[in-house]
Amino acid sequence: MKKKVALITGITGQDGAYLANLLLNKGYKIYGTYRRSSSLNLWRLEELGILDSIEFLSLELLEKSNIERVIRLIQPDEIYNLAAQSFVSLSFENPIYTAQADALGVLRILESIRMINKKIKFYQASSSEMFGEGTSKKLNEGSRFHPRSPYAISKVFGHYITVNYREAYGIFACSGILFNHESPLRGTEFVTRKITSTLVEIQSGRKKILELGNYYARRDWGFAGDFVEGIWKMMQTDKPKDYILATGEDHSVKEFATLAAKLIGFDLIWKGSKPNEYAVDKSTNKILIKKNNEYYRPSDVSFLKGNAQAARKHLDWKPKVKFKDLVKIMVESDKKKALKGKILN
Ligand code: NAP
Ligand code: F7E
Repeated sequence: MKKKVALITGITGQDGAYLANLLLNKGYKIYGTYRRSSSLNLWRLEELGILDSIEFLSLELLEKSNIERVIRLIQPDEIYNLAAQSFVSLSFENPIYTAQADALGVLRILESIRMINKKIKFYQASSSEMFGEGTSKKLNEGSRFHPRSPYAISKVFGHYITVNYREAYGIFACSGILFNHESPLRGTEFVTRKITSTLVEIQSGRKKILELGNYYARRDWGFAGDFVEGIWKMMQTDKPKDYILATGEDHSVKEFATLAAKLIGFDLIWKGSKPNEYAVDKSTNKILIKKNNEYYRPSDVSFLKGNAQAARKHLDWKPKVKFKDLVKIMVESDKKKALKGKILN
């Protein structure tokens, strides 16, 4: 039987690496796209040991002709659009670039599919950030969007243009509304990996302190390896539909940091009062974690928790890794890297 061909945009990112690994195990031929730059970001694919199994093509979300050329050339069965400016904080500094990549970038791909071959299946990486501020209840596919950043607003456009191309042109186009998912391959700019990598570096004497922004924010954190399975399952159904992927549990940044510190071997005591609490290492009495206003966002999302019942029912998907195990996996990986003297990228 002919191998299925998948195009993964953003293969050099966290989800791209895990999804490529999954699809290779399922026998796909994988084309992955990277941005042309002076230094390629291939460490995740190297860590998973799959670098040599992927055909690379350069693709920039801002260039329509570039996208069209790639799709014409490889004629994929499935396109997974994971590429995006995905850091919410940066979207406040670069809002126009973020909208170009995360909103119009999606449209450029969909337009190319419409022109080249409407039979190509399309997955869009939508985000729980689209729900923004609102409720402490579990959010589902029918919950209202109230995006709170240029990133989230761009993702809302990407989401609805995907729905529109499905409804208007009959393209198999679906969105996964994914809640935060983390792993040892997470970028160190995101709070979970910032916490595990910095605390490990403090323990090995390379850093002195961990400075964070709003550590009362609560998120529904899952494991990226589980979530890419759900992404693939969405693309294998008979009828395209949008699904939430989430664990249904919420924890604060403070809880994440406290557990990570404990697993690394620090005995933390939190002192002071909200919002100026700080954490001291009991054995040395030195401040280990403190607030830095620089990491606050002009508008943040204080609480996000998802209800993935629809994915469970229709896709038979459920996350396997629990919060405590996720923190442990990330801490262990960073400890191992530090022991080998590696840079915690
Ligand atoms: P990530 O690690 O930041 O990876 C993003 C990828 O997009 C990288 O490969 C990056 O390339 C590429 N990229 C960025 N700008 C681009 C551009 N202008 N043209 C072409 N490629 C570009 O993100 P992730 O965590 O894997 O997330 C994957 C997708 O899911 C993103 O769309 C994100 O917004 C969305 N999402 C993520 C989460 C989550 O919790 N992880 C939750 C919901 C939705 P470089 O390597 O060159 O930077
Ligand atoms: O922040 C707070 C911060 O940057 C989580 C992306 O994958 O998930 C991710 O977006 C929370 C926020 O992730 C620091 O204010 C406190 O409330 O790890 P984050 P995010 O913004 O939730 C969604 C679903 C996506 O779609 C995105 O692409 O933690 N926080 N102190 C901090 N955050 C960071 N980064 N750094 C801090 O020092």
